[in-house]
Amino acid sequence: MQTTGAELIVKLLEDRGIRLVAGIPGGAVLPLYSALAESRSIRHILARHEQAAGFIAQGIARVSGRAAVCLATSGPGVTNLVTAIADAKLDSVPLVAITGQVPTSLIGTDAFQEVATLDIVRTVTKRSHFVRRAEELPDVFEDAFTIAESGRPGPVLIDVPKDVQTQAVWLASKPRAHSPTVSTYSANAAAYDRAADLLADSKRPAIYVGGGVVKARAHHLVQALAERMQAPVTMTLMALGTLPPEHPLNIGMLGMHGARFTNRVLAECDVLLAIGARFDDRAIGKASAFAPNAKIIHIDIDARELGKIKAPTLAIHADASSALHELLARVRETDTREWLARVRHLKRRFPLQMPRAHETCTPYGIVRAIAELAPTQSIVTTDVGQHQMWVAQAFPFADPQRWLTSGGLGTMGFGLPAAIGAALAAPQATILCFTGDGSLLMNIQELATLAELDANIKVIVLDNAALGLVKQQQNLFYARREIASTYARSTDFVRVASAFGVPACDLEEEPCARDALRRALDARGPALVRVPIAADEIALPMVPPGRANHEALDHEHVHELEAPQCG
Ligand SMILES: Cc1ncc(C[n+]2csc(CCOP(=O)(O)OP(=O)(O)O)c2C)c(N)n1
Repeated sequence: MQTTGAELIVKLLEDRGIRLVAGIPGGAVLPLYSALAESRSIRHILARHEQAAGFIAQGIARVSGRAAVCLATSGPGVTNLVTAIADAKLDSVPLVAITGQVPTSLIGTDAFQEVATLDIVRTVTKRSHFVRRAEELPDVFEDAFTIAESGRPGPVLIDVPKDVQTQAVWLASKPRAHSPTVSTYSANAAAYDRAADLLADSKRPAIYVGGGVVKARAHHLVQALAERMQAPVTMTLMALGTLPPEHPLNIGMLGMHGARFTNRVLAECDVLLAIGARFDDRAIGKASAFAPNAKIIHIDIDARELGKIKAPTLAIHADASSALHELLARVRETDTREWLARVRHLKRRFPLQMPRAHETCTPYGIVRAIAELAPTQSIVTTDVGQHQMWVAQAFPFADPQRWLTSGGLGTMGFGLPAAIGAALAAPQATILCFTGDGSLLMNIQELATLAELDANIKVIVLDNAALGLVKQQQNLFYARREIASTYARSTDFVRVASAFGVPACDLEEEPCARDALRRALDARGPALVRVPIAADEIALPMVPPGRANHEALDHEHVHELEAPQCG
């Protein structure tokens, strides 16, 4: 059967089971959009900015665990999309971005809306393809989805010139069989035996898990191993929820904003089992001072991560799920009672402090109140800043699959469009999007998409009329020289939301904040809640950038800094 390149792309997506694509049309992708109009199974989500289309696709992918698709036109469409692609690369999210390109005859001529897409995205994609002829499309799409989903997931871009979209092509009548996604790894039994021996010899073991465990959907295996080993478990920002919040072996998030006891436990452990974690600087602080006395067993699906930051005693190249199965088959129960007593002592001595958590309009209070009032199966997204850290510290995450945050790139503007993607992937769920006033303004136009979709998303704006995390650093580390971190004029988010068609309320105006929250959560559909947050609230503990994790500043240190100096 004869078809066009554009029709073939749509067919290839349909055959893959893609039901949602997010994007914005433009000249260089109009043939593709025209073919999309004929599709009976693919629904197109019209974002208001290509970056948001990328984050909507990320939300779909993060919740479903499968590659999701976004579309953009050439030139500005592509450049707007780049941030969402880079974000997917750093957080290992499977994404397939399809971009239009100027016709092949114009390439390299500075044609209207021409940019060198592949050159721009090379370092932020797992792979990028330029399609020269429509016949290449089946192989290119097969490769793109396989690469995006296999091994360590990530973004792939397919750049399709306009004339390739209109090119006539013969379509093979039989649909192609998709090769299964396979993970290759080279770990052998001897490596696992050695790991089990190292763990058996340990008196003070600790487990450090990252996003790789979440991608492998292996959090239950981590819990089983931790219980067998009787070892405390710390999680990166990406892996929160791996252990239930009340689990006695859960020692919470490590790193820059982790509890001080968590970082101290890691400083004292003698064997550190790192699984699907990449020793990111926000997690480990100064590398030389991280787990200084520990033998490190590092398990990762991406061989390039092994030894990249810290030299391990034993490196195992494997995906988290198979590695955990292998370890569970070998690791014996050990007596760590003395060590766990020490962990409890450190927790009492250096606890996570959550001041005024019983008051609703405080950083911890609002997170706790919403966690109490929202359905337990809610999906949580955040933006980037202080609010992100307050949520990470205070929300009782029960499942890492329901926690979406921009960890690696730390992109303000992620929260709202990612929530829209999550709502599309899980239409029955309540989605809680915790955001800051600065971050929300970065993709606020997506309130229009939200209103249009009538999705069950509750946008909770922690409004301190500032770029809080920046202001905090200026105060703590830059001699209180506040510049460009406070808004001289605050935004009326309630009116803005209403104008977009999203019902909104301001907790500052409500006689009972909890009642207002209950109403917003109970009414199905979108809502925005503005929460006034005092401008001087700070996210603590905080490890000064470049310093060791045990040097974290906490409330008592900051009060000392603020106390008037005598003499
Ligand atoms: C796109 C982007 N630009 C700049 C930054 C640097 N940055 C990190 S946190 C932050 C402030 C965030 O402010 P807001 O969203 O209001 O959250 P708050 O810290 O006040 O809770 C800034 C500017 C960033 N992370 N992302």
